[in-house]
Amino acid sequence: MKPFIEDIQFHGIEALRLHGPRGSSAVISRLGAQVLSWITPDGREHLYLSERAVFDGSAAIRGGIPVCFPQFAALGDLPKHGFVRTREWSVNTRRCGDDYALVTLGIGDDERTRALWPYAFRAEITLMLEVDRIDVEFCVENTGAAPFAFTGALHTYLRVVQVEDVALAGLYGHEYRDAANGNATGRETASELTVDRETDRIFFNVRRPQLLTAGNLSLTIENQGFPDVVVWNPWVERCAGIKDMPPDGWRHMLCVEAALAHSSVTLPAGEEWYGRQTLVVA
Ligand code: TA6
Repeated sequence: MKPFIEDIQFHGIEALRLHGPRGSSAVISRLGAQVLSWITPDGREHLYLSERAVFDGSAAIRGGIPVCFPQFAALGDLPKHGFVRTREWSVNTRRCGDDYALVTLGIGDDERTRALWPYAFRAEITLMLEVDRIDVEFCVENTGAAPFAFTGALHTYLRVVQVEDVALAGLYGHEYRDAANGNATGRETASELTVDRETDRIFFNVRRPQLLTAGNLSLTIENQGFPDVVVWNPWVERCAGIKDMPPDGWRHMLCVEAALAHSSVTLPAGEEWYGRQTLVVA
């Protein structure tokens, strides 16, 4: 069947399902422009979505690929991870070819955003689905008359069978800040990062792709434009305190985020910034 895109209700909210080549599919919600599912032709789901996620906009949807903008985490006075993850986005483009399905969702400033952050902007998320790959591109445009600075992330929750079995290569030698350890800085000494405790590290200026392996899964993660990579797993105790995650949720996810976190980008009036995360299953 040729790729196509349909409007669906997903956990009671408006979303689009992209049907890609050879039975691949992806779901993106209008709430937050959040990719919530990505299934490859083998039927395997690659994004973690908490069974306790809330879909009423009162909190960000726990899982998939939340869009954090214009602030990463608590690096400023705005709500944690900014404000676009709990807003409705509009659907700007839908396009399919023989080998892909693509949608673009957009959002701009309004009274509510300007009350929090006094700038005029347009932001777009483009999701492209191919047979064994998704590309998520984030574009920010300064539509105002003054420059603004921002941080942000594509806060990707990868689904894994058991996080204890995951090895993440590509971060060796990189400097990081460890939010799970009083923001201590360090340098990664392992050729493959493994997770055996709460992990919340921002790796700076990562230019190489990462390779996540676990059992028979092999996934490459490649970021462009976003200088930093964040690796987050709350582990047992912190997970128990996250009300929209089940007690064993920590075991089935690992966030590997494309981030702009170490320093902000200043965008002059009228200019655009692009960042992208590409996930490919080998
Ligand atoms: O990106 C990692 C992080 O900032 C962690 O510190 C953790 O709190 C996580 O994001 C989730 O944040 P959230 O606001 O979605 O609960």
